[in-house]
Amino acid sequence: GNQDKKEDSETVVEAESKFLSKPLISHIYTADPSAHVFNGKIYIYPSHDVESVVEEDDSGAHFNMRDYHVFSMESIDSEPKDHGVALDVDDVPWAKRQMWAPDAAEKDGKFYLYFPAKDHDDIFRLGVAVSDKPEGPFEAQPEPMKGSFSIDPAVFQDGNEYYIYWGGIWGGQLQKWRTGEYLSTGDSPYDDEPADDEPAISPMIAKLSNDMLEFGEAPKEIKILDKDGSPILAGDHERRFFEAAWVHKYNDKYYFSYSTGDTHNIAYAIGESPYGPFTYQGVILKPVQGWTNHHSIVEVDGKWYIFYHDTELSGETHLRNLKMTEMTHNADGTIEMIEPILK
Ligand code: FUB
Repeated sequence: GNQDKKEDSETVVEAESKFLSKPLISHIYTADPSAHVFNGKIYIYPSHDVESVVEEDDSGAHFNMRDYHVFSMESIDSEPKDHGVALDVDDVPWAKRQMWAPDAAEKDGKFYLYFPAKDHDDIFRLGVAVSDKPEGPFEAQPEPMKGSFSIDPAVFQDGNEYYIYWGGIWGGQLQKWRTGEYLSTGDSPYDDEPADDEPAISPMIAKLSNDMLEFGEAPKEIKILDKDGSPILAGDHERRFFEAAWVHKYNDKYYFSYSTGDTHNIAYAIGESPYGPFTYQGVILKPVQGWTNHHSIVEVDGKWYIFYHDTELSGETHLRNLKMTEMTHNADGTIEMIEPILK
């Protein structure tokens, strides 16, 4: 009777106060948000999570997304507006499945959507799609970017130059490209990793071509170093790169941030050039609810924000919802650590 009701409402209040911020979007599941200011508005380019009949496995097959929606916000505290389907896997000739974390860039009034998907051989590639509007719809190039592989593209504009960062290990297949070719010695996503005492797999960078559609140079590896200058090792799961690269610039320094995957942090490292090397600093965002942690960092009206996701609405690791909170650079250039689950 009444006793039960009281307990129910207490549980609800407790659940609501456990998280630092509230879901931004609740009518569809969204994840991996890449936020930008274009034409004076905030645009968000997330993954669109869907219920899937594919069983959960370590390669992330249950993240079986098939399209993208773009969202806009008039200001940082306004409701995101859903602009509908911006790109569907059926309209990407080379892509078969798993439309994972995207990003977008603007150049000369055109908008470019960068996205990973598995091709018809089940190898992850990076694609580009083009629109005259930030919200799309986007028209995909018929082929993936030449020489592209793995997942999680992030494009960073530095003056007139645009750089694409990417890569993700395990299900993201980056460890299978260590020879420069796709080489899979087994079916497990853990195969082909370096030994624990070898340097960790590096995320990748390339300058984009002038037309924004291809790599403009041979891809290079990015070094993430310890404070003593030695590379972070593959066995150092608390600090090594896993996926979800993002770059922002603050006080003329380049901040490379990323997910540590199976230890679930968003970590960051600072460098003097877009190419790095980057020196490991610490954690920006502690683990969220759900396995994956994936963010973006954007400046809006002189303040910095981190967009991220958790699974507050569904409780399911592959059905995520976007969130956002303010982020602070300390006077010494470090970033104040955020605890997304309140104690
Ligand atoms: O959303 C699918 C994948 O999960 C992303 O590409 C990764 O970064 C992880 O969030």
